[in-house]
Amino acid sequence: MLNEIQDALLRGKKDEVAALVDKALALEFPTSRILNEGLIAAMEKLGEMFKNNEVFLPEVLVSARAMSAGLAKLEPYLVRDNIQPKGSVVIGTVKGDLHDIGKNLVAMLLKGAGYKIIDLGVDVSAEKYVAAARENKADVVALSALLTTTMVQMKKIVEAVRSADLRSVVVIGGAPVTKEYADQIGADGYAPDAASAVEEVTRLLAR
Ligand code: B1M
Repeated sequence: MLNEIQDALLRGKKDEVAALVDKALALEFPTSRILNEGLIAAMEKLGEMFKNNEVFLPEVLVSARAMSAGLAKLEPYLVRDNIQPKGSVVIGTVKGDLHDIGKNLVAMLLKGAGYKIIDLGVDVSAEKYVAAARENKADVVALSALLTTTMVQMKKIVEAVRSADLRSVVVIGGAPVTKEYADQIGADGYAPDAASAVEEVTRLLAR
């Protein structure tokens, strides 16, 4: 079943992925296995194939849409409703970067853990993060970057949040980002994956 999800995602079959995720849920596969061993495992394979020039941008884009269709099916199982927000999180993918699947997953899990999410989307400038954090009195500003060329934006955003004198903590993540980089640019927190991002936000807000 999980292999079938991977296979459909790699072929970019959006409806097939959605139907297979539904089927796996009906068969009571744990949500975490559908996510990690089905959808995310396929995206990792796709990344390797992209790097080796075995697939090209259009195919990656089509598979990314199929991934989003699968995630949308999982969302109700990842998100618990009707809970008092534990805090508010302004989240986005940094300027110049259009990758949003990981960011959406982080937002989904934070929402599921009871945080209010203000999602600014992709290609978000430092000014936009600061304005949204101020307007929403955000407890957390969460930054995602998938490119080595765009992760440098994170330093600018941390500086902008500090100089705007906001009380928000800044948490960063994304494939090329490391704990060392987070420390180097003075971010308050770092997480390697979406589940750890929830733990990191909870840890920082408990301080
Ligand atoms: Co792009 N891309 N892409 N791409 N793409 C990568 C990132 C790349 C590694 C592929 C490769 O070469 N192997 C490579 C980056 C190389 C580098 O800089 N190191 C790359 C490139 C080069 C590019 C372009 C430049 C290609 C080109 O135009 N020549 C271009 C850039 C466009 C731009 O952004 N300006 C580009 C475009 C695209 C598409 C638009 C086609 C598409 C994105 C569609 C979309 O997001 N809506 C795409 C995709 C899909 C990928 C890969 C294949 C998959 C990314 C993904 O969604 N993974 C990717 C290869 C790879 O990552 N293996 C690749 C699944 C997702 C769940 O994981 O986003 O890592 P990820 O999120 C994880 C963690 O990183 C973490 O949690 C998530 C899950 O647990 N995380 C956080 C993420 N944000 C976090 C924030 C946190 C904490 C954790 O705290 C706030």
